[in-house]
Amino acid sequence: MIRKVSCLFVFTVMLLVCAGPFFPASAIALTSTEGVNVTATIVDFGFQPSEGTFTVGETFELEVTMSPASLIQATEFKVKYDPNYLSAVPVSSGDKGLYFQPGSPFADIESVKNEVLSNADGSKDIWFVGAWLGATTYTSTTNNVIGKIKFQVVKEGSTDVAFSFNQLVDNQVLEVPSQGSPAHLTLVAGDGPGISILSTEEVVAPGLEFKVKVFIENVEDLYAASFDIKYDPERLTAVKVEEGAFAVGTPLVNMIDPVEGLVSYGQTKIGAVSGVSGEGVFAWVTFKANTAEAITQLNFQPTGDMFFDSTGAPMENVAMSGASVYVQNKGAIYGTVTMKNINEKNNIGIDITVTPTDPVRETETGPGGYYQVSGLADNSYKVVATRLGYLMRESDYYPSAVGAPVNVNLELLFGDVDNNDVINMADIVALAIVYNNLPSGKEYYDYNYNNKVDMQDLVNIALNYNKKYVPK
Ligand SMILES: [Ca+2]
Ligand SMILES: [Ca+2]
Repeated sequence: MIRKVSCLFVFTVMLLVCAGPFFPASAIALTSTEGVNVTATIVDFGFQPSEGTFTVGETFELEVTMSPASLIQATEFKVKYDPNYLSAVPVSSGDKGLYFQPGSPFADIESVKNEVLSNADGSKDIWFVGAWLGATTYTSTTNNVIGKIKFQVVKEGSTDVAFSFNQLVDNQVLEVPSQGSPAHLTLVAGDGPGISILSTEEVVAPGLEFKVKVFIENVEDLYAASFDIKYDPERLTAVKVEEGAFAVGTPLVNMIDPVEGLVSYGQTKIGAVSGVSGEGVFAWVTFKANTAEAITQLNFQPTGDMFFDSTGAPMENVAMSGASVYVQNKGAIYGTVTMKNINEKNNIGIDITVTPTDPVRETETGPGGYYQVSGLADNSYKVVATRLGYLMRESDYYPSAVGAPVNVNLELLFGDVDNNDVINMADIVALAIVYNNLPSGKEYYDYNYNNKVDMQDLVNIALNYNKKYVPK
């Protein structure tokens, strides 16, 4: 059985091995000896720990192990993970991927690839390609830690980290048979205070703005809160920070350092009052992507304590969770969805669907009703905006192409409270019979956000009388 070693891999090995001063073989000899080392035992790639339970927001390491092995000259492997559950954390070099500690058998390996790829199915691969230079090889009969990967838990659930590809060659550039074993992870919600960055989009287009939420959870008596988000100023531009619905107090810090790549924001209550409890969106941060084909990280970089209670004491063990964004130069649709006569803050959270897409591409609006859906193939698309209590709205079809983002703005009309795609007397009656009240579950009857059904709510239905949903 002859198994083909990948071209990149062979090229890598040729390049690195031939660069070494002591290795006598020529490049031609290396390529002609492709095949399988039939005498080698199967090498196991694995993780340590191979199973474990971690808490949302917690950062942990998985060690990549390899055993046994002899005369290994080079390796290529991909570690696959689900970014819905895990985020790969940059290590000291500033890169995501594998990292090595002094004394590790891989510490002196020459890596040519150590990066994160986004796959079409939504998963990600940490792709590592590397070789020992010249006559140096790697031999071990024991389970050796060849590198470490740092992850942060994004949300609760269970997920596997697995080898989606693994390949080894020995010093004759013969493939050494290998196999990979996954790590099974259980991810549980934390019960302590937490702060996380949640991007409304995982894929964004260069030149367009996108918004991320800063979400606070599990807090009691939170009197003051602040955060510092580190971003890569070469890849992103920070535009602004806006307060979210979960206000802690008065905004006193709101700064962007475009040189360091740091967004700083904080609120505090004033005087002898208690703090807030619960969870919600503390702030929205708007970024713009500068360059395409890059995965870039947003992470908290605290300069001190982030949360304080009303006694002035800092809260301990605040769980922090960052986000990664893939800037991709493909088709994109962006715009705003507005609702007449409403404070633009309330345009947040309108559901957006871009169709036809498979899987369906959905998002929600941020402050100002802004949305972006990127990573679209060349095609024509329409945008559908929906919100409970409002008439569903669709745009015309627009062609999408690389480098030409399409601006699609929509306005939602209030009044279809029974959700049957027409605004008529039945909608008015539904509000009229609960006049001066606001029944639980019917909060969307309250058009002007004054916590009761009043004449202004009714008049705004009447203004849109006989309007219908028009499919495009
Ligand atoms: Ca209706
Ligand atoms: Ca009202």
